[in-house]
Amino acid sequence: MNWGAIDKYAKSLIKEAGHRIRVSFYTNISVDTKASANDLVTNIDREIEQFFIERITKDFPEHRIVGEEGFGDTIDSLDGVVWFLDPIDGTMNFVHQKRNFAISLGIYVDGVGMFGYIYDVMRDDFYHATRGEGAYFNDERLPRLENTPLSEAVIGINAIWVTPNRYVEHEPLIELVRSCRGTRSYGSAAIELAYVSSGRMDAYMSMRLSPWDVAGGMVIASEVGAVSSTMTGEPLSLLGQETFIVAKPGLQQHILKHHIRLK
Ligand code: 2AM
Ligand code: CA
Ligand code: CA
Ligand code: CA
Repeated sequence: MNWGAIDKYAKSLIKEAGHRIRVSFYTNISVDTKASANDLVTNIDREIEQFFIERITKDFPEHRIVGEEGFGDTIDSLDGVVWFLDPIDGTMNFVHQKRNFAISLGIYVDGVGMFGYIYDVMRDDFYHATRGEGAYFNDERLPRLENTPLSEAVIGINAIWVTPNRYVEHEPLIELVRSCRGTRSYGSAAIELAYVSSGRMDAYMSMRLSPWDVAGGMVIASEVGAVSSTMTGEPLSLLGQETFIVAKPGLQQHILKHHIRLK
């Protein structure tokens, strides 16, 4: 397999998809809801996923593609080459803000993340990494992350997890919010992973993410020394919805030990 060629191919596919998304703002976008009234999807999410899947299945018929909108494959193992695609991560931002959303793509081989891509479409900012070869923000090599104490850490967390919820005890999280330097919530897991990888935030956490939300970002994060895990400190299975934290190594351990009590 010519991995360098696959990397170039993936990058150009993502750039083309980004162009299609920007052009879509001149068309009528139809918004539907999925599991709940706040869970949005548009015709553009579906069209962009189909665009990727048509191209990839034609050019790499033996690869499997797992996408959020369900046009790809359903997998129960990570054997072989698997592309994890979120055509628009941050659909609510896409609909309400027309910015702050990203294309997220990760290419895994027998469960090992080889390539990760996050494309912030409206800013034209491209975060990308190849396993073992470092991570990049556009053409700029991202430096390895230094550890940061909680008192100086900026943490990505959705306020919903600090209210009573069925996944995690919220009181230790209130304490986390009080103890850190500040919190942020960008509404796109991929962009938040990109921000942790590029040192703009020190940690990001969520109680419920899917493989396509994090697969690309985890490859990038790993290349700068950030640790990704579930809230119990295990590696992600990438086979279903899971809890998720990505952070600088000491900070990840501190947060899991002192601020996470799963229900
Ligand atoms: P999405 O926009 O692709 O659906 C929002 O905080 C982040 O969580 C986004 O990355 C969003 O991805 C993701 N997310 C995962 N599952 C979700 C759900 N059921 N409803 C809304 N956002 C979800
Ligand atoms: Ca969605
Ligand atoms: Ca997503
Ligand atoms: Ca999505």
